[in-house]
Amino acid sequence: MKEAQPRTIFLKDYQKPPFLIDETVLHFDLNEQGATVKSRLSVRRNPEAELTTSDLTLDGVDLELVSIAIDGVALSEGQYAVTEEGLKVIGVADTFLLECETLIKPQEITCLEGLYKSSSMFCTQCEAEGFRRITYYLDRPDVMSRFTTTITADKTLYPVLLSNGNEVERGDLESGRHFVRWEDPFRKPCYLFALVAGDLLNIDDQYVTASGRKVSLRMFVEPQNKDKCEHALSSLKASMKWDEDVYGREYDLDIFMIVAVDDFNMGAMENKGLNIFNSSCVLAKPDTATDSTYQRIEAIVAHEYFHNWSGNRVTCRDWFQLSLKEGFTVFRDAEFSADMNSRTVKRIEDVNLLRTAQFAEDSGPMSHPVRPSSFIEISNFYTLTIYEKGAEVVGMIHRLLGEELFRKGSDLYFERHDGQAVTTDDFVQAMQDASGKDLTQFKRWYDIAGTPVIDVDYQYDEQAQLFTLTLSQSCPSTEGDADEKPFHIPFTFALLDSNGCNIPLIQNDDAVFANAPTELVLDFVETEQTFKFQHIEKEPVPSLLRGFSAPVKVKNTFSRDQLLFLMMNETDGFNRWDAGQRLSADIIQSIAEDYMHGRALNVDARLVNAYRGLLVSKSIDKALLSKMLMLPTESYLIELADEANIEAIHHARNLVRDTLAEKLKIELLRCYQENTDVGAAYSADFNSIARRSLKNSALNILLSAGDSDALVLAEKQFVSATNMTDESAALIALVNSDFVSQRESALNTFYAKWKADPQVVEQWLSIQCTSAKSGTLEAVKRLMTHEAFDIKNPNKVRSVIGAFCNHNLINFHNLSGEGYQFLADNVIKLNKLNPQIASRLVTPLTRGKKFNQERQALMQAQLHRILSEENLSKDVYEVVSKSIK
Ligand code: B3K
Ligand code: ZN
Repeated sequence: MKEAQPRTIFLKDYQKPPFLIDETVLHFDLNEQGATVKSRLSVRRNPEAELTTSDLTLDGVDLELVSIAIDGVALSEGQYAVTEEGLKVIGVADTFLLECETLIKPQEITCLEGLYKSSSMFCTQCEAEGFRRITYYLDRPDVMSRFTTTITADKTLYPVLLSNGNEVERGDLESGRHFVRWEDPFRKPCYLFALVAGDLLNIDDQYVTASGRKVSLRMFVEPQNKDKCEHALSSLKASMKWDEDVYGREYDLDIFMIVAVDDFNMGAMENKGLNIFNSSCVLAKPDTATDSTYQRIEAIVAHEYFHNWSGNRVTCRDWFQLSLKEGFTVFRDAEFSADMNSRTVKRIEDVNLLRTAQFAEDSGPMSHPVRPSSFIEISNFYTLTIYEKGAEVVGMIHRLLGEELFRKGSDLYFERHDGQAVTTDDFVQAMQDASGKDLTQFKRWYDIAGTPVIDVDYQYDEQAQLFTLTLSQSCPSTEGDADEKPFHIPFTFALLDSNGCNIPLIQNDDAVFANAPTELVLDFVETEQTFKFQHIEKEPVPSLLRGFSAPVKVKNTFSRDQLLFLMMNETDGFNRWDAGQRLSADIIQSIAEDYMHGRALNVDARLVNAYRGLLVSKSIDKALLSKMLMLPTESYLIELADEANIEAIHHARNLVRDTLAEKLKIELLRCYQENTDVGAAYSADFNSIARRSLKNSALNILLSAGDSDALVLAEKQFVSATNMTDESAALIALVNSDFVSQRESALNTFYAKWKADPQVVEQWLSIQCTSAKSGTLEAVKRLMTHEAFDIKNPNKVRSVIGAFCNHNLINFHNLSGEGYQFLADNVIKLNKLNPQIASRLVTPLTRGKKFNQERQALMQAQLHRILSEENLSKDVYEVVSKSIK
């Protein structure tokens, strides 16, 4: 580090803004050498500010100030000062018009923040603090302003000029230039500002709102992508309808625009009326996009659209409140996806991500509460904790209140705070006021980091016909107050009889037996709490934390036989899948232990029989079966371990997979055949997706084990597939098999066919980088010199470096330490180009705690090497310095 250590920002230091900006008038002149930005800000002192100051301090980064004037009079030197972090105007009046002209260089920006160029188009990314790279401003979400934006540019190169709101004027100018003016009638913070200029074509659609207003839907893409818009537009219409039906919220402008750009740091951005998307999260057609891409697009389009109410109309007071909009919006998009597809499968996917990655984050060096209390760089806090755990927290409120009261709460929240910048406390308050349910203790979820652990104890007294459940909770918190006060946990519970039927739950004698519920959301609010259930005639099996009703770890007390029973009989789909995961994990863990001790290795035959039972079952839902057929991932097995031995885990998991292939070959081949549609048109409905997933899992299991019949099927599928799901699944199976020449030839054929399509090339790259075969790191390094790779493009970086380090654990963690060194080399390179991407990439090096001393030391050495770099960005500095021991 050259400079002093970067500053930490604290929530407790929040103060209201000393000035407000009522009107923001912007004028952009876009040129090939750079862009001129003129701003006219109507500024006034904030009557509510705690702090009165005579000077106006504005944020600004990498701006060249050309001129500055107040109320039409140019300021002289001494009336203002340009600093590293912005601009100070000395001694200002209570109300005034500030005019600034600045020069920026979008062509030189590689961090992809502010106004930058992605191939031939100009685009913006302002959240969280990117607007300060465009012009001097009060770049904070509690300053909301009305924006008017005029863009001028060469008409041939940039026929399309877009910004937020409604187009109000356009015209031609001299020298082949033109202009378009946009007005956004809604006040907004500057992080929601957007601008796009390029040679794009638009695919149009229309939506009629519940009240009969016509809204134009317009998607802008580069010409070669015009046939990849249909799915995003239909997802958008479904989202608009869903938000009307479920929340009573209509869209509020006459036009909603979506733009696809290739160079983007994350998935998409909810700018008011002008959402900007990473191409890989919005463009799809059956022959180039897989089922999971289809589903990702549906979810992200919905997420960004839903932000219009949860984020834009009601926004965050400060960035510590980020989960106010992100947690709530992820909850909303998850409910939407559950309604559009299989609810059980959606829950399984979300919990899998939470338990694997968010739990790891929550016990790692960057652990933070859903509402953090400090940060160095806010970009580091767009995390799984803010998003996914934040969504779980909202989900728990939903569970505690029930559908109707939750809706009352959200109505009250929108009614109270429309047009305001508020806090997570305001959100909970609205929920509490509307429902009458005391949420004081519940608020702890926002302030304490760490994953609570629940111990479950239960007894059955046959004579008294009484079932007693005792729950106790603790939380290994790393931030927040360390007192051991309990959380308010909604614990969804049922009892199953020996046929797998739900038993009525009677908690006190007065209850009428016939009306007794068969599932309860228990309010678990004490450190230790006992619940009693009466009139239980035979010993039941408890069904715990149904649907994963809270983001906690439940200590597993079930025997393998009980898990087998639950795997076959659970009435809660999520718990049924989870029983299978727990059983497989338990068996893999024992084999891993035996492997480490050089003992003979055996796969418990009960697991093979259970899988056989599932495969031949006529009644099981295919969507659920497709998930049950997937063994727990290596990442999840590492997360479950105290100290993970990656070689043992990898070996044990492969042994289980190969045993299933050998013992269940007939059933797997039948499953493959029965779920293969020949000649059917592609459909992304969840049943079709489940069938493809089933068939491709069966193929993968068989081919990984070296089955030669599966080789024939995979090669046939590879050449005859009519959609990318099947084509890439065949390629994945071949790449992960030992059939070397077939694998190489398939990779070459695939690239030759798809090299002009960046989204498909991303898949081609990541399929190779995630191959568990030895020597993959060399292949990854070679790919980084391939024409298909570009270190400045975040999608390519994620497909190669990210894929290898996060999803190729056996190779990344190789004891030579080469994987760690490779990652550090690239973090150092990217630190200069794109700090946000660099800082995200470093995560696997911060997970040392799960591994032995030797690996920890190797990881630490690389972290030290990164930290000793000169000019380390705040982003990388924060993550690495917090991870050094
Ligand atoms: N709000 C944006 C994320 C912005 C990330 C800034 N580093 C996308 C979303 O969550 O909808
Ligand atoms: Zn979001």
